[in-house]
Amino acid sequence: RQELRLAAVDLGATSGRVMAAVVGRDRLELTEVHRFPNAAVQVGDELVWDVVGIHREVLAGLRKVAATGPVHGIGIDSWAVDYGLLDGDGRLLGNAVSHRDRRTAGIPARVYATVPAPEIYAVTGLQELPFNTVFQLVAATGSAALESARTLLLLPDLLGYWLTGEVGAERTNASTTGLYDASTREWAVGLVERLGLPSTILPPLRSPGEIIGRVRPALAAELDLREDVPVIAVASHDTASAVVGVPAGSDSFAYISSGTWSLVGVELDKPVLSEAARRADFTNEGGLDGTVRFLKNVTGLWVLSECVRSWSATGEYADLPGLLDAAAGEPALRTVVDIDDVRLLAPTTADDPMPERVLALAEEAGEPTPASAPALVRCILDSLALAYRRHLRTALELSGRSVDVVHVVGGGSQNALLCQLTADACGLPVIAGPSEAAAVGNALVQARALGADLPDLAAMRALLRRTSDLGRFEPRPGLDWPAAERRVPLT
Ligand code: LFR
Repeated sequence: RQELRLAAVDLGATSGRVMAAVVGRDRLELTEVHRFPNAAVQVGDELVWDVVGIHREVLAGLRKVAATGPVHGIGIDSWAVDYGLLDGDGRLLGNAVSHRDRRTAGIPARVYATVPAPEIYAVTGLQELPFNTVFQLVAATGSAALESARTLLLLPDLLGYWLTGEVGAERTNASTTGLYDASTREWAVGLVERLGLPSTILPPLRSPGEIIGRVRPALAAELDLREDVPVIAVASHDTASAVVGVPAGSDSFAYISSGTWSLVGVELDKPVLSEAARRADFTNEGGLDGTVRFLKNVTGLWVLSECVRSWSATGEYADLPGLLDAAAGEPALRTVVDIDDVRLLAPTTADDPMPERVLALAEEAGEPTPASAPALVRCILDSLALAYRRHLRTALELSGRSVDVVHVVGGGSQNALLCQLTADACGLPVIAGPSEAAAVGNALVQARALGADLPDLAAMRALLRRTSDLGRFEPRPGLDWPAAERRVPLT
């Protein structure tokens, strides 16, 4: 085929989108046909995802793609870690719980009493995030849902199952669970069983590029799709797709996948499972074609978006571009905090608003109190850039790599102030874009699976470079980042 027309579904914690992609020899075009807000919902004592609502929006998006012409493939990626459980009839057992639910507080320590942290890291190579699937499952032990579950499906696999009727677990996303062996790239059955978790609920693994199945005929008819449209396993962890969508021209690059979370790291051939990597709490997640995403999770633009949500609820500020302009005029590095503090993890509420939590961290650290919303925004962005600086340095030290550029992809690549601060803090040029890197990576992997001449990551990235418009930020001297770094008390 000359050109492939694909539907790339990319689901984020704050919004989901369905893109119509066209991939040809010198063509890579993505058009957003459907976007919808997403948020976890508090239901009783649980913070859950409206997965059925997400499914409905995915269908609405697919229908819109179908309305623009033929569809040769469909791929779905989403945030990681979260899952739905199916019963023996293949029906969903309850709602999928959000990783920001508080049920995992204190769970890692309990797990380490059974299997010591170094032993776990040697197998999974994962950063200790309290919400890793393994900790969520331990928190759910004894619950009626887990007791009766037959199958665990990560969210993109659940949505793929609803489209096709086929179950499985795509490897890049499985690699974020804490139930997966980073070296063998299989489920870590021994570890799972030592933790008293049911390994039988883990479905067969599949790699990006495999065909999951065809859209169910009745559904295809409803969506105006051809009957045999394949649903393709892409790098279904959004960050893995975003790293495919990094327009790097050589191997010496670092990336920051910047959305709700910021993922700061490098691409490697093999995991780094050293004690030093464990102590630095770095993660080894799976990438396309067996690559390793050696990276650190940084809280990301979450803190900013939750502040804006809090301010708009009280009518203070709702205009993000205006706030960013004002923040650019604020003095640099006046107030810095540890943006990775766990107290910033939970959603903002009227009782516990996000802006207050940031102010409390500043006060605790003896930093000047930001006196206005723009000053607080500046504090968040300076603190993020400082975190990028520190984690990038650690990534390079631990992996023995050196880089000459930092690629910022994802929604955050459109935040010029943050990109400039990142270049300044890291002392390296920043190349910004594409902002829809995850959808781009999703489409490229589908295209290859359907026969496009894109043999490897280098070929995919070359096509991406030929077809994208990228921003560039040079590091500016003059600010004392090392001194600012010393001011941040790390948790
Ligand atoms: C980014 C992301 C991160 C993951 C976090 C929670 O969207 O997928 O990579 O750690 O969300 O799933």
